[in-house]
Amino acid sequence: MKLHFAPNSRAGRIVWLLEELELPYEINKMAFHPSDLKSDEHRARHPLGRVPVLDDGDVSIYESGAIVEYVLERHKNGGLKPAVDDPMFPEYLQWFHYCEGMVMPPVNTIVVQTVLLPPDRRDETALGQAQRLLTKALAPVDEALEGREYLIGDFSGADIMLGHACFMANRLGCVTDEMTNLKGYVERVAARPAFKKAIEMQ
Ligand SMILES: N[C@@H](CCC(=O)N[C@@H](CS)C(=O)NCC(=O)O)C(=O)O
Repeated sequence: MKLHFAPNSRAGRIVWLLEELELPYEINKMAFHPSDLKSDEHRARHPLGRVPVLDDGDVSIYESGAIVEYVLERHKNGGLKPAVDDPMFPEYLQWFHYCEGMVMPPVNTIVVQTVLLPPDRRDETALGQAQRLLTKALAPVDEALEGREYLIGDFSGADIMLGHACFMANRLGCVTDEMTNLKGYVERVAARPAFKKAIEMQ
């Protein structure tokens, strides 16, 4: 497998997954810059010039969640996905998809409004709305983590998705001190050796 990667991006989720599963992979490291991501070469892999993209033989697939599912189903489950009849399966699906559906949209806006846009084009109102929305979206995650180490109890693919998003939200200062379960969760995620490897990869 070959992972098309840029630092400080969702491509870290796939490094994290492949490291957790101890699967062999190659990395195509690109800069998080239009010169690499919007090149004709990368647009041929992803029409919007985004990461992650995974190549596996004749298969080329994008969307981090789809890639996680693809690897778990086609390569190795490693106990990271509960069976369909497992009582935790519905929650696994819920948190897996809550990541891109509910948490990442405000994270994206915050990154755009604080990092990507030049200061004279930033919009304080849009930033404030996104920060409030993110804090609201994280509250049910904090609640679900009461008495649990990971989202469905045991570590799973849902953590690869939403755990990564929570780590990013914490970095952006949107995990409040009152969200004690979530704070502890982010610390547990960040302490995993496979996660460290993914985050430190530049
Ligand atoms: N929903 C997609 C989002 C992909 C995405 O937006 N990736 C960002 C990095 S986290 C990107 O490549 N941004 C570059 C750009 O927008 O130019 C996924 O989960 O893979």
